[in-house]
Amino acid sequence: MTRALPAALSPSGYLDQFARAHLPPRALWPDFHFALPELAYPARLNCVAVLLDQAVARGGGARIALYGDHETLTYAELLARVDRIAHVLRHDLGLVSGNRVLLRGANNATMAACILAVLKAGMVAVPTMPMLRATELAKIIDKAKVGAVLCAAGLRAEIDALAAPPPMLCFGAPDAADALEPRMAQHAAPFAACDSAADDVCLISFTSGTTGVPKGTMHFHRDLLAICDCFPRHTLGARADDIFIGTPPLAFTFGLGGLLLFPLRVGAAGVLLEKLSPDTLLAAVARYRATVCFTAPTFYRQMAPLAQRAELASLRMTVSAGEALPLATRDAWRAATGLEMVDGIGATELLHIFIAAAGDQVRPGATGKPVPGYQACILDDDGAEVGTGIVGRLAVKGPTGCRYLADERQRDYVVNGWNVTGDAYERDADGYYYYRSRTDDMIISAGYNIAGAEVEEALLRHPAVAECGVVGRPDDQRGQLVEAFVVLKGGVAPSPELARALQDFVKQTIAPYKYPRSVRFIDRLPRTETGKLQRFKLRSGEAG
Ligand code: 3UK
Repeated sequence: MTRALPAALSPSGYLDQFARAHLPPRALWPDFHFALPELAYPARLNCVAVLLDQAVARGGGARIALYGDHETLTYAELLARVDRIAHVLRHDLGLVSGNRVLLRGANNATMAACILAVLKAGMVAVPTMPMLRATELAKIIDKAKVGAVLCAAGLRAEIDALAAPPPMLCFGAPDAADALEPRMAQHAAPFAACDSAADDVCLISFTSGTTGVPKGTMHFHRDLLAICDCFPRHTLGARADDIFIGTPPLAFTFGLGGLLLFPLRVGAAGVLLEKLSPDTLLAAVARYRATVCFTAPTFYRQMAPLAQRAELASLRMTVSAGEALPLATRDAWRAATGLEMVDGIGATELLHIFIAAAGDQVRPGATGKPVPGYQACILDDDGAEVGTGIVGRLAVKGPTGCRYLADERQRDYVVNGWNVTGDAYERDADGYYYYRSRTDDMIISAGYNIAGAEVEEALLRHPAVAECGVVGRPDDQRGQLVEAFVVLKGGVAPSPELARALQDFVKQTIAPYKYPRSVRFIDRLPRTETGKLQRFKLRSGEAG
C-alpha cells in the first residue's frame, strides 16, 4: 500500500540541526491530520511565545500561573523567570538553538520555568524522571547528544556520578558554585523567543521503557499546542478559572500537559507539588480549590476511602490515565465524591490523551471515543481494520504522532500511517473503545485468551483486596497459568482459605475459566514512577 508523503518541513529556525537530522525517514512517519480549525498553526511558531508572552501581552500578566509549596508565580513573574533562564542558557552556558538540554527536577515552579526557557530559546528539552539513576541518564545523554543539564540541586548526585557529565547548572541551592539563580540575577532584559518553525523539534521525551535502550519521542512546537487544543479544550472544557492539580511528573508528558501546558493555554493556573500521597493530594485540592485533577487509577482507588473527609467541592473534572481504569475504581470514586471520572488513554509517542470521555458521555467499562482531532480504529495482525466486537490492535492518528529519535522501533509503532500503541482494544457499535490488555500481555491459557485487566477488575470488587495484578505464568500443561498477585487491605491477614475465597469470588463474577489458578499475597505491587504496574516483575518473580 502506498501513502502520500507528509508535506515538506518548513525552514528550521535552529542553528544545530541534530534533531531534524535524526527524525525517522518520511516514509515511516504516521499520517498527521489537522481537521479542526484551531489546529491550523502558522509556519513560524514558538509554543512558549504563544503560551506565555501572548498571555501577558493580552493583559493577563497579573493572573496566577503557578501555585506551589514555596511560591506562587503570576504569568508576568513566570515570564520574567523564563527569560532570565533563557539568557543563562545562551550566554552563560553558551548554547545555541537546536542544542539539547537535559532537565531533572521534581514538580515545582523553577523546574517548569527551566523547561519553558529551553523551548523559548529554541533549544530542545529532554526532561527526565527524578528517580532515574546515572546508568539510565547516561543512555539518554548519549542518545540525545545532550549539551547541558539543568538540575535540581537535590538530584545532582546521579549527574555527578557520570563518567563524562555535560556542563550543568543547579537550582534550589543558590550558594553553590554552579548555582543557576545568581546567573539568572545578571539578566534582567526580556528574551526574544527563537523564531522557530512550527515543525522544529522542541521536546524529546523518553518513554518509561522497561528494558533496553529507552526510546526518545520527538515533538514539534506545534505538537505542544495541539495537545492543548484537543483533549482539555474539547473533553474537559478547560477555561481561565480552572486550577489544575495532580501527581504526574513534568518529565512525563501526562504531567507536562496536564499541569503546565493545559493551564497556560487558557490563562488558568497549575498547582505544582513535589511529593504527593493520596492524603496530601486530597488536602491540596481543598487548599488550592483545584478544579481539574490528573492522576493514575491506583491513586483514585486509594483516595476514595479518604475522600468523604476532604473538602472537594471545587473539583469538576478528575482525569485518570496511565493505565486501565478498573470499573470498581470508577464506582468507588463516584460513590465517595459524586464525580464521574474522565478516563483517557494517552501515550508518550502521541504526547497526550487521544481517546476519552467525560460527563454523560462516559460509558462505564469503556475508555471513551476518539478525542476531537483524533481518529482511531482496530487492526488485525496483518494491519487490516476489523469490525465491532473484535479484539485487535488499537491504531490512532491525529495532529500528533510517533517520531522516534534514530530508532528501528519506528517500524513497529507506525503501520500504514497509523500509530499502533501496543494495546489490545475492542470497539462497540456506538464507537466506544474498550481496553482489554497490552497486546503482549494477553494471557493465553489452555487456548483461551484472558485479559489480565478483567480478572483484576473482578478481584478488586472483593472487600479484602486493596490492589492486585494478574499475569500469565509459563505452565507446562496450559501454556500459561492465570496468576494473581494480591495486596490485602489493612487488617486482613493472608491465608489459604482467603486465596480460595478469592478464586471462588472471581468464578462467580466472570467466566469461571478465567479465575486465577494461583493467588499470591504481596505487600505492594511493583510500579514505575508514572504509576504503571510492572507486570514483567510479577512474571519474573522479582516482586516476590
Ligand atoms: C497505557 C492506558 C488503558 C497504554 C500517558 C496520558 O501513559 C501515558 O504514556 P506512556 O507512554 O504509556 C502509554 C501506554 O499506557 N495507558 C495509558 N492510559 C491508559 N491503558 N487505559 C488508559 N486510560 O498501554 C498506553 O499505550 O507512559 C497517559 C497522557 C500522556 C501519557 N504519556
